[in-house]
Amino acid sequence: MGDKQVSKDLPGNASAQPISDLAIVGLGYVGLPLAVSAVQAGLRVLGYDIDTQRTASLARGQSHIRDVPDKALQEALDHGLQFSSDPDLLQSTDAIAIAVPTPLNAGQPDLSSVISAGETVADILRAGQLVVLESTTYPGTTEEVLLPILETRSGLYAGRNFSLAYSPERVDPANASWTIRNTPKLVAGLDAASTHRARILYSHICEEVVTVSGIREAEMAKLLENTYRHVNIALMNEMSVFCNEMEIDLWEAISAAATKPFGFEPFYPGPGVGGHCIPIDPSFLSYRVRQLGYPFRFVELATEINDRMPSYVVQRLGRSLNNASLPVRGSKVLLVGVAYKADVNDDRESPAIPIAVKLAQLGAEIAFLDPLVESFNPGSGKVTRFTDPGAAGMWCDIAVILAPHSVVDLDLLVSAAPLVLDTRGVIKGDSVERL
Ligand code: SAJ
Repeated sequence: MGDKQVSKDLPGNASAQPISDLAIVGLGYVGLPLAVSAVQAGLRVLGYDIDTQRTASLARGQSHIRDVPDKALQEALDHGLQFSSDPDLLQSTDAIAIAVPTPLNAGQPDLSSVISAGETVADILRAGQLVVLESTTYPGTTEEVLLPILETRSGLYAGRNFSLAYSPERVDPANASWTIRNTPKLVAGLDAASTHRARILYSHICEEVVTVSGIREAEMAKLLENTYRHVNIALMNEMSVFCNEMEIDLWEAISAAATKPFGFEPFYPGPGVGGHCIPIDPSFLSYRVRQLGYPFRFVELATEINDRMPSYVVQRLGRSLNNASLPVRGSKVLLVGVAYKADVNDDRESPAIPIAVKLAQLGAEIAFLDPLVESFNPGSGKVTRFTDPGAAGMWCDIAVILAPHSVVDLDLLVSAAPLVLDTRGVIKGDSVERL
């Protein structure tokens, strides 16, 4: 606390200081891929996490992130990637990137991980280092929350003794086309030198680095990206309900509209919006707007619509079973894919969870088929897991496709299942109904 060390001003040519090593605080679906990408770019990298089991297993070459296979992790280890839960080691690098979760807690932004990471960094911070926040958060967090922690606890001054910047992550899980390397990276520094040093850092790792004039504009850009998705997905979800009643094939309408080469980007209805970004990040923005005394109506309406989709899916399942003279109670319902989206192994915020809970409340017997998710417990106890689509199809009275992983043979499933509700518009067939 206080002046631990003589507050040395950054050298006049601070912005020209080379950056040859990077520490990353937080080794989740953002931090770990960033660490591997930074090693591949030739930086010396230290991966830090408070979870000692996580850093230990990573050091043994065991990855918990599907987008970082063990082979890629081992290659990075062979090229010097280090993992540790010892915060003192953070002092050894030119730059420190903070990539920790920013969840909601009872609908409110939870910055506790950012705050504790900031305190950890502040306690080791030394003159000359660059600190970058990557976590998605509301505009103002870097300058109003992180900066005071760093300055107060270190006795150093941002812009004078150390550099501070914001650079939002843009990791799209399971997207093999767009990677950390080829996705343009936004950077915004507290001052010109911080911006330039952040550019130097990310120019090692990313093919394109885009300077944003202010930190809050960069924080807002990230929220805009995800709010745009959130609202457009909700639009498709709301349209799916009335298109079904109007007996209009919305999927066909979307693919027709998508032939327009400008001014339209297709989004699709689904069983609900999962993951740790889209359902959450827009609420960070609406939280900030509410501080002005009025709601961010688009986001609040979109959240209401997206949150309603699991119930709608259960209603549609009931209707399909009813048409086959089967009550929901006692019927066998197979959940095909319990992850929050295809080709990821993450069931956080997955719509499969509320769907399973509601089906159990109605007395249905549920099981799941998901080769990427080892076990699934929506709160009403562990659910039986099938691995073979044929056997699963023969077991159930109806199958509902929620996350169509590319490794799952849906043709085999559809040939075996008496009824199928496809919430993703991925397959057709006489026994298949679409959302
Ligand atoms: N979904 C739909 N309909 C759509 C698109 C998505 O129902 O048309 C659903 C998905 O099934 C999923 C949820 O929405 O349940 C979110 O999917 P997503 O791909 O939009 O979001 P994430 O959380 O996997 O990753 C996104 C990234 N995705 C894309 O840009 C395609 C990226 O925006 C961010 O870097 C990332 O969130 C993040 O970390 O913010």
